[in-house]
Order: sequence, then structure tokens, then C-alpha cells
Amino acid sequence: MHSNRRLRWATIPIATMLVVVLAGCTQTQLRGYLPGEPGITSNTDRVTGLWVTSWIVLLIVGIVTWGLIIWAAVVYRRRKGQTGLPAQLRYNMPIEIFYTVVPLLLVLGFFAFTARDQAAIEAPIEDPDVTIEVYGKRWAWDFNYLNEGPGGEGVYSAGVQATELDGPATVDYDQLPVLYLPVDKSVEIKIESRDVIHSFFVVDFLYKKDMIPGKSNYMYFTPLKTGTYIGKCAELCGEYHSLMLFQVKVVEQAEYDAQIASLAAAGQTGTLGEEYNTNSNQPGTEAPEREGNSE
Ligand SMILES: [Cu+2]
Repeated sequence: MHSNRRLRWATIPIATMLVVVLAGCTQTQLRGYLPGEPGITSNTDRVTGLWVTSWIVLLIVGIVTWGLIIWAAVVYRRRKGQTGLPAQLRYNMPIEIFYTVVPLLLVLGFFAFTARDQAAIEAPIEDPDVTIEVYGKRWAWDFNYLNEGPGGEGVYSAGVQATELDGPATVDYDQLPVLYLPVDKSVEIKIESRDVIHSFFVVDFLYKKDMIPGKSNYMYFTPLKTGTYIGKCAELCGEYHSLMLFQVKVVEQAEYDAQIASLAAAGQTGTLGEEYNTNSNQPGTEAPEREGNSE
């Protein structure tokens, strides 16, 4: 009865504070300072939801913890004339249970929601509209548009690493490798590497995945907004890692088809595969015999 009434009184200042705080929020703040904007791909709102909700829960934990620390320091401060240690508190069962059960619930909650969202994001798209194989290589990207082109044998575009221009951290965006995607169409990205471990990261898509030599990884999504998005390698892969950039252009189907047609017209049919591996001296890749080694 008493605690109920107290709880009801507590909701008024908390609700008022929330309204005041949220009313002053920009879109960026409401999205927890994540890059991009809502609804760029079929996965971004899910990622944003998990991120923002986690922060709200953690801030509440923080406020309770900071509040208790300050409260204890103020209420139980040493007063004039006090000597020795204050009364020591231990084996207080309600407190012990509180700080065992609450963290356990928090960890289980974070795990459950993360597992739920991860399962949804990683779920393969059956029969995707487009399948694109991306090769990471030191220090650029090759894009193979599988099953496209006149004979369905695929078309490709080969990228080069970014060119630095004068001035700090400026590159020539016009010559970056470009990955074209049709808007509102389901996409499967097959992620490959030719040399070392890279990571395929489109910043505004809020998702990245490692590119591991000899292992295929997959990414599934539907781009929902046309636009140009920056992509980068997110795994330190060598000297020019920072110049391993690309662009993603999400375009209407007609523009996508025109791009595929222009690649085919330029003779870029087929795919650029494993055979362009620059690691020719790795185990299993026909290392030359050293002279005088044979008996
Ligand atoms: Cu890389």
C-alpha cells in the first residue's frame, strides 16, 4: 500500500524528466549517435533498436548506482566527534540477493535480445534478387555480379586503392571502387578474401563482416533507400588499410541494369576469383624449391 503510493509519486518526476529530455533530442541523439538515418536497409532499425535500448537500460543502472554511491557517502559521512569505524554491514541477505539477481537478469536480457536480433539479421534470404561476390584484396575490392550479363556468367568490376589528395585525410572519391545495388531488392553478399583477413563494412548499413581467405561468409539485407554510402575495410590488413575504401550506390532497378549492361559492354564478363591471389609464396600455393635443397 505504502510502497505503491510512493511508486506512483516517483513516476511523475521520472515521466516529466523523460519528456523534457526526449523533446530536446535530435534525430542523431535518439539513434544513439549511430551513423546514417532510419531505414537504410532491412536490418538497420533492428540494430539501432538494440543499441539504443541497451544504452537506456545501462543509463538507468548507472543512475541507480551513482545515486546509491552519493547517497551512502552523504548519509553515512563522518560527523563531528565520531571516532573509529562505523557499524559494519555484511551478510545482509536482501542486499546480497539484489546485487546477484539484478546483474544476472541484465546479462540474460542482453544475451536474449542480442541472440534474437543476430538470428534475424543472419537468417539467409531464400532466392535473393541479386547475389554479389565481394573479394577483399590488399588494398581494394573486386565485385562479381553473379548470374548477370548476357550469358548469365556474371559481370565484374575491379577496384584500386584510394588515391590521397593534398590536405589531411582527403581522397579522390571519384575513383573509388563502386558497388551497385538495386533498391528494395533482396541482396546476398558472398564475402571472400584473396590474401589476408579484411572486413567488409558499409558504415551506414551498421554491419560488417570478416573476409577470411579460404572461407565464404555471407551477408543478407534489402537496401531500402537510394543513395551513395561509404564503405571501408574494418580489419587492419597492412600498409594501405586506411585507403581500402569503396562506395555503395543504391539505385533504381533501371539504373542498376544499365550499370550491369555497361560492365558487360566493356567486356568485363565472368568473375575475378581466387586465381588473382597475390600470396604466391604461401603453403600450398607452389612455393619455389630452394636451390641445393634436393639430395
Ligand atoms: Cu583490408
